[in-house]
Formats: sequence, C-alpha cells, structure tokens
Amino acid sequence: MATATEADAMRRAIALAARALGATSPNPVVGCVILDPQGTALGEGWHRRAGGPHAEVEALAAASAAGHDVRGATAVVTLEPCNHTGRTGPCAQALITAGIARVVYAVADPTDDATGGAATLAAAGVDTEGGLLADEAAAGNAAWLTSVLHGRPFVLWKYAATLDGRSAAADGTSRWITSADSRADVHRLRAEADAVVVGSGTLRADDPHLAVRDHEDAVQPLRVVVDTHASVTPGARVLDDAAPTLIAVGEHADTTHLPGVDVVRLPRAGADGGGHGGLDVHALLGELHARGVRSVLLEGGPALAGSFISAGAVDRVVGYLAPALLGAGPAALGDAGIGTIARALRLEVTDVARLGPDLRITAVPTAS
Ligand code: AOF
Ligand code: ZN
Repeated sequence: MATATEADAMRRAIALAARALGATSPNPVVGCVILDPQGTALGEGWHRRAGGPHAEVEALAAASAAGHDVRGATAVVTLEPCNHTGRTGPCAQALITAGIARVVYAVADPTDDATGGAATLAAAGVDTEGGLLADEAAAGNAAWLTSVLHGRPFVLWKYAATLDGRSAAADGTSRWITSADSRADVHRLRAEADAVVVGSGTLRADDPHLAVRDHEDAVQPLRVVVDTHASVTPGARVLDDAAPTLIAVGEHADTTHLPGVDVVRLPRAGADGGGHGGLDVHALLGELHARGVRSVLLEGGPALAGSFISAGAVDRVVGYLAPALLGAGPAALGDAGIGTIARALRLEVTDVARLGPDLRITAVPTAS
C-alpha cells in the first residue's frame, strides 16, 4: 500500500508533469519525485521535450547533483517507467542500476513499445506498485492517452459567451465579451495545446492571430484554419510567421492565391463526420494526428464547433461565461444535429472557477 507521503509526492509529480503540457508531443507529460526511506524528497524532475530525458532520469540526475545517495530510495512517477530503448534508454533499467528499492507509479504505459517496465522492475527485485492517483494522472495526460488509445488528438472546445449563451451581439460585434482574466486563461490553453483550430467564418469576422503571447517557454501551437473554399487572404494575420499554420480546404478549392502556404485537402463530411457541408472532422483529426498533434484547442466559431460535437469529437468543454445579457445574436454553439431534448449531449461539470468577473465552467461529455 502506498503511504500518504507517497500520495503527496505523486500529487507533486502530477503538477511537475503539467509544466510541460503542450511541449512534449507526441510524447506524454511525466513527472517523478525520489523519496528517501523517511519520505524526504531527494530529487525531482519532469519530461520537458520529446526526445529529451525522461522524467525518471531527470529526477535521478537532480538527486545526484544535490549529492544524495538514492540507493534504497523510492521513485514516485506518474507513468509506468518505460522498458524500451527509444530516443533515450529504458527508465526501468536506469532505476534498477541506480539502486532504487521501490517504484510507485500512477498509470500503466499502454504503448506496445514501452510497456513492461513494471514487470522488469519486479523481476529485478524492486518493490513495484501501480495505480496510485491513476485518475488524476490520467486526466493530466488526457491528450497523450486519447491519442494512444483512439488514434486521434484530444479535443478541447473553448468558447466565450454571455450568461444567455450568446457569442456575439446582433450586429456581429463580439470584442470583448469576457474579461482580461479570461482572455489570459485562453492563452494558457493555447500554450498547452499542440494545435489551435478555427473556421473560416471566425477568420473573416475577427482576423485572429492565434499565436501564444506571454508564455515564454511555450512551443507555439500549429494554427489550423478549416476553410472549405480557401477563402483566407494572403494578408490574414494567421499566416504570419509567429507560428506554423495549416489551411484545411475542400478537395476542389482553388488555392493559387496561397503560394507557399501549407494546405491540406480533405473530403466533405459524410453522415458521421460532422455533417452540415463542412469538411470531415475525422479526416481533419487524422491528418493532425499524423503530424504529431496530440491535443487540439477548438476555438470556434459556432458552426465548426457544431460539426465537431455532431461528429462526437469533443472530449472537454471549457466555457467562459460573462455576467452580461444580449438577448439576440449568434449562440456559442451552432447546429450539432441534435434536434430533440432526448438527444442533448449531456455533460458532467468537472470544475467551476471565477476569473475576474467571469465564470469558467469545465465539463466533459458523460459516457452514453
Ligand atoms: C517520455 N517521457 O518521462 C517517460 C516516457 O520517444 P522516446 O524514446 O523518448 O519514448 C517515448 C515513450 O516512452 C513514451 O511514449 C512513453 O511510452 C514512454 N515513457 N516518455 O517521453 C517520460 N517516462
Ligand atoms: Zn523512460
């Protein structure tokens, strides 16, 4: 049985892992804390970049740099230590070689490549226990786990609306519905995502830039515009060089006005691909997955969000609600092919926060 000290260390390891959200794809985020037998932390580390040292190796190095002897110590790690030689050596072996006596991990590694670390550790006589705070650790690694288990990126749909659910006024004006605090929070979501996706309507209405500001270490997300008819103009801000950009167009779109722009041609949606004459959401997600994207921040507008919901491709919803009323104007979510109350997409609220004057509600679809 894991101790309360080990559980505290696991919470710390989960927080350390989260520091690298958006920077490790296609790899997971992983954190590790090394405890001496009295429960004192000797070293800690996290995986910072794909191709860089794994969390366990970072933590061992930190302990050794601080002059600590880790023989007989316990490693607390958010993911089962890997068993393979990939871009770095196997962590299970590194822990054995270092003389670690006990390993407590949260989530088993489901990949064919890396699996088996726990068995290797146990066979070497290391006291090995899995499952500690597994739900919390899995939630922190939702992007990677979704991509490993479902072969597509994790999708977070974010919207801002008034309390009566409107994302713009009747005359089309929408700046700024929510407060500066909420907008800063959206930049954090962008920094944590591998790709930010908008539709061509949003592009025409707002000419958004979609790059991350005020997060110095952030890897810029891929900016993706879903633009069936290639209506984006060469001067659009989203095409500047602050971050990479991909324009997803229909199979027959004319893109001659976009020389040098990264363009992908996708089929129109079929019945289960998001409908409404837009591009096939699953084809888009397949293309992004193939490019190494593990998490998508879907930023609108309402029609594109409706296509994603209709395709069953939204894993988490974050709504920023401003205490204001409009009474007219477009809804935050367009037609999602639902039609009757019995088919409403039911959500479970996982978090409610106040950001300045606004409310931020996080929810996930309930399993149906
Ligand atoms: C990480 N960081 O801290 C741990 C990982 O591409 P490689 O060779 O670095 O191997 C990546 C795989 O290793 C990854 O998919 C996961 O299964 C395992 N563990 N990966 O990137 C880490 N502990
Ligand atoms: Zn490893």
